[in-house]
Amino acid sequence: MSNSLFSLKNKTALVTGSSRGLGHAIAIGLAQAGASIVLNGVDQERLQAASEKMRDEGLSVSEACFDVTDEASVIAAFEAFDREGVALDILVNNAGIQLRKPMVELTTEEWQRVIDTNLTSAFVVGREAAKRMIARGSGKIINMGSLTSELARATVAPYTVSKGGIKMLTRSMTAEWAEHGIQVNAVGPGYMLTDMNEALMANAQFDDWVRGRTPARRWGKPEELVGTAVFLASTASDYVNGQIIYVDGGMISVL
Ligand code: GCO
Repeated sequence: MSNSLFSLKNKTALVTGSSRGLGHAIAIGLAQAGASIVLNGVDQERLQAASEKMRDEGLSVSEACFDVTDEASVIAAFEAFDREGVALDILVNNAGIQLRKPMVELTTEEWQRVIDTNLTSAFVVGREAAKRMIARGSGKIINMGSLTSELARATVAPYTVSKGGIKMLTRSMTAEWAEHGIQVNAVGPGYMLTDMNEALMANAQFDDWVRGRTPARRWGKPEELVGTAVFLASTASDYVNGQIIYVDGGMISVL
């Protein structure tokens, strides 16, 4: 099979929350497949360091420092893209936070912060990207789900609800935007070795549980999401829409 199906040459991709973690791994993977990456984060210094490292590796990258939870800054960022002639072919709605606490101790502000960052931001950034993709008649949107899009565990309710919402937002976006040549899908990571999960990895009991509960008997590596992201960002997935692909070592498929 020609690998041009998976080539992202001459494509531009915005990856939100991509100065570290899964977003950064995906940004590198899309860049290695040929895409020009717009790296995003709220911390200018961290963003600059991440993009300089990618440039040192010969990858095509620019930076867009804005807060995906601040609608005005999202709109301003897209207006800047318009002015600079940056046409986004691919959007990866990756930005997200985790907050682990029993619901009876959770404040409404804490709940709302997780929902705003993980779910509402995907709608706002997705809407701004889709307006431009519809005008061009093409585009790829990849939302970051989670195995918690399907399964719940105690103490991560707002995260779980936001990721369940991501699954249905992906389908809602498909319902309205597929006819405009836009493919919208999601990736559902399992337990990955990222800074978000550092506290879990350091907990021997939780580490044992993940290894026992995952059919692959191990945590996932961030770079193991890249193949699915490149597939969903490329021509290879032009007739794939509304799907969530789990990269979880089999965890949601086996009791
Ligand atoms: C947790 C973890 C999960 C991870 C996992 C699934 O506290 O259970 O943070 O929510 O995100 O990798 O995506």
